Parts: sequence; C-alpha cells; structure tokens
Amino acid sequence: MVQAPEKDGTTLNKFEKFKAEKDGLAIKDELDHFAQIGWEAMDKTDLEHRLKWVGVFYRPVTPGKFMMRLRIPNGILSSEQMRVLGEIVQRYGDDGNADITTRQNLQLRGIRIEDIPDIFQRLKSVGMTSVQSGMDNVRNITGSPMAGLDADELIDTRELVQKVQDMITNYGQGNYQFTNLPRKFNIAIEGGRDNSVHAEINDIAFVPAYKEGELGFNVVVGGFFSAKRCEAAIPMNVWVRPNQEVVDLCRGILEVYRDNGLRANRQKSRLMWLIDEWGIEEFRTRVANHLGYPLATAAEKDAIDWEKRDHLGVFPQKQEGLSYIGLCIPVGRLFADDMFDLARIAEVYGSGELRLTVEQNVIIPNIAAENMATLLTEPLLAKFTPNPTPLQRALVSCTGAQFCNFALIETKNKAVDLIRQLDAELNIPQGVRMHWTGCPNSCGQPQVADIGLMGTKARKDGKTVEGVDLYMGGKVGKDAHLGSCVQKGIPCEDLKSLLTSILIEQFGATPKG
Ligand code: SRM
Ligand code: SF4
Repeated sequence: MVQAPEKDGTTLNKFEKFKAEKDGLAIKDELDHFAQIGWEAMDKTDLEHRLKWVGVFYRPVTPGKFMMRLRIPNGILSSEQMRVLGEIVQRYGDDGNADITTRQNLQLRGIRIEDIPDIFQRLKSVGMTSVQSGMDNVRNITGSPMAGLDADELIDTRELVQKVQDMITNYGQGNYQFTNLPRKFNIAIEGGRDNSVHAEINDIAFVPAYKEGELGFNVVVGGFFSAKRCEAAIPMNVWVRPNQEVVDLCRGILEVYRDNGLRANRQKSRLMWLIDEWGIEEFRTRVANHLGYPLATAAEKDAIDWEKRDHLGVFPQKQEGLSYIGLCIPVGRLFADDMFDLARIAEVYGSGELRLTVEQNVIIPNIAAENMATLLTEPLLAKFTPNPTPLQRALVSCTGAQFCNFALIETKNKAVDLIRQLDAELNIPQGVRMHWTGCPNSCGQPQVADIGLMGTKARKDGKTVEGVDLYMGGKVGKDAHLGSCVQKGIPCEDLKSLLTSILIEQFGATPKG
C-alpha cells in the first residue's frame, strides 16, 4: 500500500497514520461498546494504542488485565480519592495494585475492560480523570510536593499546575486541540528552591527566578530521555509571571510543537529535535509570533540554590503547629489495604490530604503536633517507614518486566532485594540515590541517579542473562546535570559485589562487623 506523503516529502509512520484515521480521544465515546464486546473482539489499534488516550493501557504481559494511568496534578489527592482508587483495585484481588510513578502520579493494575465505564463514573464522582495520560499527549504535570506547606517556598504551584492541566484537557473532559502531538510531552512547574521536580528532564519546565526584584519563572525547554538520545532542557530565554502567563506560554509552545514538530521518525519527534532544527532563537521567535506578543527575556539567574530534599521523616510546616510526614513506599508499590490505611491516616491525623513525590513516596501534611506521637505508632509505618536506611530512602524503580513488555529485566523486586542485602552487610553514612529502569526508555530516570541501573541483556559463561548498564554521576537539585553510562552489560548476579565496591570506594560505606 502506498503511504500518504508527509509535508516534508517523507512517509507517515504507522502512529501518524492511525492518528490521522481516527483521533485517539474519539475512543472515549466507545467505552460502553468495548465493555460489552470484550477486549478480544476489539479492533487491534483501538486496543493497543487508542485506549491510551483515555489512560487505559493494554498490557501484552497480562492480556485482559489493563493498567490505568491517572492524572494527579502536582501529585496531590484527597483521602476520598485514594479510597476510591483502593476500591477499584481491591476488586481484582491479587491482580490489583497501584504504583506511584516517577511523575508524581498513580497507575492502577488488574483493570478489566468490562468495568471501565463504571470506573470512569467513580473517578468522575471524586473529580479525577485519566484522560490524555498516555501516547502523544501531555503527561501528568508535576509541581513542588511541598507547595503551600514550605516556609521557604518561592511560588505555590498548585493552582498553576491545575490550570495548565485544565487548559490541556478541557477540565478533564478531553481536548482535541492537544490529542495529536508529534510525541509525548512533559511539563513541570517548580516552586521551591531545590528543583524537586527534576526541571532539566522536562519538555517545558518553569523554574523560580527574580527579575528586577519581581518573582516569576525562567523557562527551560526540550529536556527528554529516549532510547536513542537523552538531553537536559536548555534555557528558552523567557521569563513569565506566576499567573495566566504560564498557562498561555504552555499553550503557545504546545501549539507550535503540534503544528511544526517532526512526525516522520518517532525517534526524532520530541520537542528538542524541533529546537535543534530551528535553533533556540528561532524557536523563541516562532512561539512569540504565534502568541502575538513579545516574551520577556529571562532573569539573569534562577533561584534554585538548595540541594534536593527527599521529605522523608517529620518536618514542620509554615503553618504554626502543623507538620508533615514523608513515608518511604518501597519502589512505589501500593495494594488496596495500603491505600485504605493511607487514606484513614490522612483523615485521622491530618486534613485528609495526601501527596505523591517523583521519588515514588507519599507525604501526609497538616498533622497537629499533639497527634504526631500516636501517628508514629501506626502499624503501617513498619511497612512505609519515615526513617528508611540510606539506600531505601532514595530507591526508585520503573515498572519492569512484571507488567511492561519493553522491559529487558524485572526491576522492582530486584531493586528491593538488592538494597536489603547491601544494607545487611554495609554501614552507609549517606543517602545514595539508586534508580532502576528496565530498558533504555529510561522511565526510572537512571541518568538523574547517583547509581543508575538500566536493564539490558548480558553474557555470562557463554549464556545470555539479565544484566544492567551502570550510570553514575547524576546530580539533582541546584546545578543539576545528567549522569552517564560508565559500564555496560553487567550480569545482574554480579551486581551485588560491584555495588559493594562502589559504595565502599565512592560513598564511604564500611562493612558491618
Ligand atoms: Fe515511561 C513508555 C512507564 C515515566 C520515557 N513508560 C512507557 C510505557 C507506557 C510503555 C508501555 O506501554 O508499556 C510504560 C508503561 C509500563 C507500565 O505498565 O507501567 C511506562 N513511564 C512509566 C512509569 C510508570 C515508570 C514508573 O514506574 O514510574 C512512569 C509514568 C509517569 C506518568 O505518571 O505519566 C514513566 N517515562 C517516564 C519518564 C520519567 C519522567 O517523565 O520523568 C520518562 C523519561 C522522560 C521523558 O519522557 O523524556 C519516560 N516511557 C518513556 C519512553 C521514551 C520516550 C521517548 O521519547 O522515546 C517510552 C517509550 C515511548 O514513549 O515510545 C515510555
Ligand atoms: Fe517499561 Fe522500559 Fe519504561 Fe521500565 S523503562 S517502564 S521497562 S518502558
């Protein structure tokens, strides 16, 4: 069959073809029908791709048991919402669970297609949506997990994040204006001084900056990871006020990217490739022309001057007499009972609010001083401790082979097992940020870690075995920069001895007596 030529003379890739045939979002009106006919009878493209426009992911590893990716703006949800999510996964027994993601978000597992209409009703009843959370859409928008709580905060990001999400999704109804981007798109809004959102790895990030004494944001663009290329975001030389200007700039950039982004080769479709083609000056000019007004030039320097905090433990809030507690959720994995317990604890001791972090952990804010001692005796804190070991506290892992068909290795269980063994044998004087990712797509962000492990196939004794490529030197917080691959093809079974040496030689660890 002859493919339709693209405007640059090349042919459309298969994703562009099926998007042109039917917008992915159109699937939202067919969910009752799918529930009736069952997944086996669905059109293959609807099943494997278009469902992702409403956040429903067919999992070839577990056919018939779908994953649902939500949107949780700024990572903030209520106990009521958490309870509804817990009820959704509870009905799937051992197949049901939820993962906190590296974008301050939740993914539910075990979902059956026949339940989707009912699940969508339940989400709607508590003001949640999963719309446009996968494929060529804007992902969950991240913001400072301490927004509104932190005495040293510069800008409260909560309302801004919500407004940007509402613009992109038409208040969660779905918005055809932004459902056919050339590729996925990440937006982050930082309001603190420690770059809690990893600004550098987003397609657009807003970073607090004072311009002539006025507080606003400098804007960086084009950061991304992919199997072929990883780039930190670069300055766009734009400064915006922390109001509608943020929303308008996001809209302008998205429209320019939508209308001009490269669509022939999916490996070269992220925003940075367009910036490469035009140059950053031209990109800035085109966005300003599109918006129809001049953009203010960037402030000389941004206001990120702190090391990144992990928020685990108990800390005072800016509100007199209130504190928050950060709980370590090993590799972000939650089961229904955990979700009910977290919801209950947030209600009994706090204000019913829960927050998620990009390190896949949970924060419960607004706890009165007199309630903290009792909270600390809650049995759940034995599983989700506020005082983890230096290796536990900074462990992040992507989904891996248990559910993800791209994975070259299993990740989450390996990650937890390995640090348990290392903790048993070593005294480690400082936090060591270890990130696991199951394949070069880098969802687990090994490039931001002290020690990053990327799944691969390795050779050992003439056999192909599960292995990792080792990344080191990722720096987060102020002066963030990406780490790089320092060793390739390490068999997983050799990892413990290698990491023991690295922890002793480079992180001051000492063997336990
Ligand atoms: Fe990711 C694709 C999981 C954050 C880069 N990612 C996938 C898919 C959807 C592949 C698939 O269909 O199986 C994975 C779903 C597996 C599953 O069943 O859970 C998946 N990505 C994840 C999550 C759940 C990892 C985690 O355990 O936390 C994260 C969900 C975030 C969210 O709530 O939306 C997740 N993915 C990321 C990040 C990190 C980030 O955003 O900070 C990245 C690198 C940053 C970036 O995108 O620039 C990332 N994911 C990718 C890529 C490579 C993108 C590219 O331009 O090539 C893919 C593959 C693709 O899009 O073709 C991918
Ligand atoms: Fe799947 Fe690879 Fe992303 Fe891990 S990094 S979730 S294995 S696509």
